[in-house]
Amino acid sequence: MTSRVPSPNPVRLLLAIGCLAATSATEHRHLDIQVFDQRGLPLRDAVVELARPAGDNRPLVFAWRNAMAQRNEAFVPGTLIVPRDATVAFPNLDTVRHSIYSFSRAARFQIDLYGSDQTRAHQFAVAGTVALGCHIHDHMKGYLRVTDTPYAARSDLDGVAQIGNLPEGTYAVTVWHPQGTGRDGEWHGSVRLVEGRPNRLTIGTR
Ligand SMILES: [Cu+2]
Repeated sequence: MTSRVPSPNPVRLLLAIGCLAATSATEHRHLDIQVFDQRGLPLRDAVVELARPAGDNRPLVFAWRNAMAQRNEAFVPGTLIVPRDATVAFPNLDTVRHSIYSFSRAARFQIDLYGSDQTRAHQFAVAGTVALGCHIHDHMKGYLRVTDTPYAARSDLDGVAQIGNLPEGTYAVTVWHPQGTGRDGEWHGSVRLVEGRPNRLTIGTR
């Protein structure tokens, strides 16, 4: 049982391309960032975070539930973005029992075995990556990305992460993936958002 399972398929980030679009002249700008791996293929389940600008007071909430289910002996969704200090629910939707553990720096905790249609919860006070496992099923891997910024999104099947309601400005960008080869699975860069212009950001290529 280890806290970090060596990956057979390390992912090196080739580049991320961002495109800013405005649906009105004054607000609701959104940024689509497409993430590719070293083979040039779209990278799904990457988490893109734009650091909150100084003075920005947008509430730290997301459109999805703070819930990581266990279903068919898998964590669902496998990667979940949650606000810092969120209490995350872990419903067991299987007929078998599961436990949960993490040895990650951002959260070391353990939840004992619990059964079908039961749920447990845990609060996450430290931003960072939390790798989840189950004592019974070694193949079960799940990831929480605990974040301080409301400008965060997970990439879809096309490698696209959509971040909405963005003020114009320059942002520090972090892209994280469970198999990322950067330090802590992260790559870092910055992007300057100028309305009406596609923005290309090239992030570390380790
Ligand atoms: Cu299990």
